[in-house]
Amino acid sequence: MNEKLQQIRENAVAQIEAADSLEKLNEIRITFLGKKGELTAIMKSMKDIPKEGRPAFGQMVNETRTDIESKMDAMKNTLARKAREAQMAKEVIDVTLPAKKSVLGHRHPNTIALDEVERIFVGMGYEVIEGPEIEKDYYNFEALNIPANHPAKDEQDTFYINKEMLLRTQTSGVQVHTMETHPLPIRMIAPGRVYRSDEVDATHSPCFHQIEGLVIDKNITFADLKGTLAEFARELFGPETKVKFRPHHFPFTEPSAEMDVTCFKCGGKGCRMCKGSGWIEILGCGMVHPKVLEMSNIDPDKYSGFAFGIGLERIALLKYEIDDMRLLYENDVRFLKQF
Ligand code: 2NM
Repeated sequence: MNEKLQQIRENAVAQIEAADSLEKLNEIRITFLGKKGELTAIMKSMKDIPKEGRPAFGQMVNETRTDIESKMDAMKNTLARKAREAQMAKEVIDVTLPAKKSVLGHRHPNTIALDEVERIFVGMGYEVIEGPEIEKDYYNFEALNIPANHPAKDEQDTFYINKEMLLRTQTSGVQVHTMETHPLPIRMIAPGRVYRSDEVDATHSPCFHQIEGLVIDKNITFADLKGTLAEFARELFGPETKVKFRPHHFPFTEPSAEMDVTCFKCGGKGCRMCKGSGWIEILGCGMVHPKVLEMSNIDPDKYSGFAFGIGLERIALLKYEIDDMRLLYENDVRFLKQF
């Protein structure tokens, strides 16, 4: 028996020393120490030897087991260290490699133009107020003196969500919310995304941006409108800029006008930019219709106001001389980087 144990021990040690992986080592452990292993088998044969020899035999088996286990533990540590070292060698980082350049983004022309417009109006004491893009029919049309049968409400030009809700076609709803809740006087601009069922081309998109302005106070006249918007044009396009107002029609203002500025490219002589006319149309405006004030519980006999609407993309296209609106939505950095 002693010899048998000695043989198992030597055999196990030889195999442990030859083991080249943790998996292999585990196999060896099962072969010798496992439930059906060689040492366990020997332990089971204990019943075949005389009673008085059993304690000594048991002790020898245990010593052999402990011995194999400690050899195995030592080998396990060695193999684990080697595996870690091999992994580290494989993952070595070459700190001398040139670093990847981080790509910096760029502000969108719309953002640059909006920041500029906001800066000008905030400088004149206006608040910037935003509102929901999904709006009640009442705020988008009804409260702006656009009744149910008005052509501006045409189903084909509007994205309806249901009978009552729609994607706003203008930001004027924000002005209505403000008239309903804001203490007077009001000086505000409402920038934001608006939606119309338009085909995409060089000057149209079903989703674009507006900046609408509203001033309400006692004794506000068309002269306030003209002075304010002329100053806005000079700040945006340069101090030499002149403006002119052409009569127009909007349901929510009376009187209404469109404002042109002298072409900032040719100074008014006529060029490709202004199609030879010397003037460029820039915004729509007017005195807020008394009905609109009344519907938002403002007394038109005590208060008056003016309002205007500017297309943000139009400003960006003009200011940066971009000839196709679609370029604004493609987000090609080679395009964006130019402004
Ligand atoms: C425009 C032109 C003229 C406008 C009117 C209002 C409100 F809510 F006060 F009635 N907000 N914006 C307005 C007036 C908008 O866009 C071309």
